[in-house]
Amino acid sequence: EELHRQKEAQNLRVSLHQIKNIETILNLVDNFNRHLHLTLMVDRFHSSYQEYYLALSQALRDILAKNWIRTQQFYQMIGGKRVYYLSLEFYIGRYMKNTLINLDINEQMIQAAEALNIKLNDIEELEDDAALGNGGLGRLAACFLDSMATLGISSYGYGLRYQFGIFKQQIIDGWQVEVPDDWLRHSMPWEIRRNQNEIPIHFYGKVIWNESTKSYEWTDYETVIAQAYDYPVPGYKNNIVNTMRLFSAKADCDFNFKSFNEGEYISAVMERNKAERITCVLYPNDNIAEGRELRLKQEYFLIAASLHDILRRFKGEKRWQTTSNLQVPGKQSHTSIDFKCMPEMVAIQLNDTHPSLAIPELMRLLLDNEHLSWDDAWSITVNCFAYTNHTLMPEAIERWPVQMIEKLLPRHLQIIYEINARHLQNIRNHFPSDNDRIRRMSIIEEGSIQLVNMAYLSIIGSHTINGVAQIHSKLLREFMFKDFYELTPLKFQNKTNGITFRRWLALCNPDLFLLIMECIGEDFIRNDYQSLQIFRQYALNKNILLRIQQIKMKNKLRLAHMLENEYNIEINIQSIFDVQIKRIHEYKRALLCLLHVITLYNRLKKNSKVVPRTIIIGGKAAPGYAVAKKIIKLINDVADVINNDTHIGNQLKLLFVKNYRVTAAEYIIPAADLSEQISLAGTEASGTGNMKFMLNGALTIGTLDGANIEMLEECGAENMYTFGFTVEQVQQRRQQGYDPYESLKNEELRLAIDQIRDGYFSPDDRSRFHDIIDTLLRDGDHWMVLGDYQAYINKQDEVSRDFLNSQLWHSKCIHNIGAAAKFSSDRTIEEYAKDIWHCKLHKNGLPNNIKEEF
Ligand code: T68
Repeated sequence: EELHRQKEAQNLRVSLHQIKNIETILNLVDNFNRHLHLTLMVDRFHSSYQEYYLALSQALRDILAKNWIRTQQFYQMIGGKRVYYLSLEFYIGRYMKNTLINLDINEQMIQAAEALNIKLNDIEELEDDAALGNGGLGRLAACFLDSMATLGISSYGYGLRYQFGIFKQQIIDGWQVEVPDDWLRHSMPWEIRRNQNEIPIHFYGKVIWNESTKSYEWTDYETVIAQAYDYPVPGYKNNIVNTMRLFSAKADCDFNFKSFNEGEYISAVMERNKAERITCVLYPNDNIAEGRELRLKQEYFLIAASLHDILRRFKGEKRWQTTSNLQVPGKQSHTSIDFKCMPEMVAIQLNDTHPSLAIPELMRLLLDNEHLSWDDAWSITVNCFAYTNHTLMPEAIERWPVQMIEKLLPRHLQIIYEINARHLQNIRNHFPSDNDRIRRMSIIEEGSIQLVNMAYLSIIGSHTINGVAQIHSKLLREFMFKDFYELTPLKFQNKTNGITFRRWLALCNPDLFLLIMECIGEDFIRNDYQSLQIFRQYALNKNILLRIQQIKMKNKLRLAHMLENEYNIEINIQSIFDVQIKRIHEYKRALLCLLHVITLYNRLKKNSKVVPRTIIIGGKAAPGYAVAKKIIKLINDVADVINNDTHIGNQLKLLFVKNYRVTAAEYIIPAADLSEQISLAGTEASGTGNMKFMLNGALTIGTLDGANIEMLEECGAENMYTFGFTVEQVQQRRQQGYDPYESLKNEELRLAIDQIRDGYFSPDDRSRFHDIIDTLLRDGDHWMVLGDYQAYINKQDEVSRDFLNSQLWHSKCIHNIGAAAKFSSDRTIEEYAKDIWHCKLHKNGLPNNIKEEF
């Protein structure tokens, strides 16, 4: 009887589950057909896969719509603090699969596609990445949006809707060739244009004093319109849908009307293009500051539009509306708006200094438009803003010429001068007659041309500044911003980066995700990242070890197939998949990885035994960064020699994967055995790729740099391969006079260097790589590639030995997966919320009792 009862109960559960599924499936099928017919106006049997993609996305969007509206109503209703994440980059990647996963309807969609006789995979492959970012900084912003939605933070991402994202990388004859990324060519189903949201943005002109209002006035400006586009950001299984708002530049309607009057109608209309160029293209540099005026325009355009929106929303908050809640426009009575409450209602996070003009802009709005006193305006401003620094590279610090700001934003320059004057007075009070300190700390740097240091402006104009890993925050305090730390130590914090487990596990590695859930439940993916730690208990479990191994092998096989098709190369899936994927920048030292590959090659040539490896390197070089582009060519030339050497066979392969991007990462990372995180200590602020590999069960070979140090703390030295100079040793070596030639005593290294220099890998142009050799020898090897070579090779030999012991290797993998708990971006965002934003979380998601008003 009991058995029968249990069976009944089970049936009931199953059927209820199925009914729910069926509803969603039917819904999806219906909506798909409806959109195909009514939105796209095509016949089911004569439509392309591109049209299927659009119809399916629209069907998905319909499911999001209700909760998107309800979420915004909820935030308005509770009237709490809102968080604004301002960033010139949001590196989102694809939308469709992420939406399916976060809405928990992936299974239903697969079935709906089956019912429609469509291969969902093929459709997903049609989607372009939304690639509005360069690398880590932009991807971090995207992970943060996911976590903010999942934790139920009333928050918005504000950015630019570039017509062209990061360029597509082709490799022609081994060289990088950049191709524009026309991601909006097909219609974009995930965005919605907000027509009522057109914001005028001003540039150029002059400042006059208005005697009657007793305030400064900016006049004779040119106007460009910011047009808002909204993108949904669904939380994970919590019904919340937040907004990412991207602005696009449009010409003003009465743009250049003077020319109209002079009969220059055609050319006046054509001039409109100029205004629209502002959001045409993402600048493709990472960790290098761009100095062009158009970039400054982009930065101002973003923050002016964002602040306009933020203030409009602040002024519309419930707290200013009196009890009679009449919805008659113009009739509603208001209590007067108290701007001093702004910091209770608004937190603005600056993603690096790129949006830091927001500081003088908010001052301008409060002073000139709202007529607040300087002291009140300043206190509000400082208490609203917080600034995240992402780099220690001096060349990445933004410094704008005073003259350029004066011409483009004359009122802002006045305000920056005034901020600086008061700031310098403050230092004088703290450190009387320390003139050198005063000179060092000035926002305005004197020299052949005067420059505005945007990092200093950001520190002064914010209540908090944070680095992105412990070591990075420490180096900011002790070196880059030492003077500022001594002035305001309490402003300085650390927020170690994180990644969203939804995209970087559930989406990209479903088999591993299922296995972990089977072992420890699903809490870790949503509201309890810490519980992932529990997975470490399975490190000695034979069955789980085997399954981890099988999953990795399956992922390797899938990647191998893709690579074999694309590159016409044979891949040994038993070999170590040894991966370095990240932007190409000298400090990240792809060359060190390459020197190891050449060393293995030479050993094989000498008939020494090596453990088989497939080395995969991928990444874009900034189009203007000649050395980085040459490094790509070198990798490809070395690959040509090794891969075509019959003596080597399947013992060693080197592959440069072209066009590395978010979507490529989703395929490569789950298949990696070894993750290369080998920047010179003290150069990589944090790194986030390192965390993605760890979560997917790859082991790390890495320096004591950025977040690697914290990864080591989490997983223990026996589970990670660390090597190389520490930050202190780098500093010591620099002081004592580091000599790269000393390292050439190592014969294997000398041989590899000779081969590169003498054209062994470039017989068609034997001097091709002399400039690279010069950076390593004649110019002093700034990134100490040669200095770290021996330690690196030793560690790699240890890796090879360990890989042969499968049980040992995979138990280390399990330790790594469990130890990745700390690197959930949910942890990072909870820390921002608690220590910087002081805002509420709604971890239980959207309550059910929100009224719907349509
Ligand atoms: C990266 N920075 C850091 N910058 O290099 C990386 N720069 O260590 C860190 O993990 C990551 O930020 C997230 O904190 C960048 O990616 C840029 O892309 C960039 C873009 C424009 C100008 C300067």
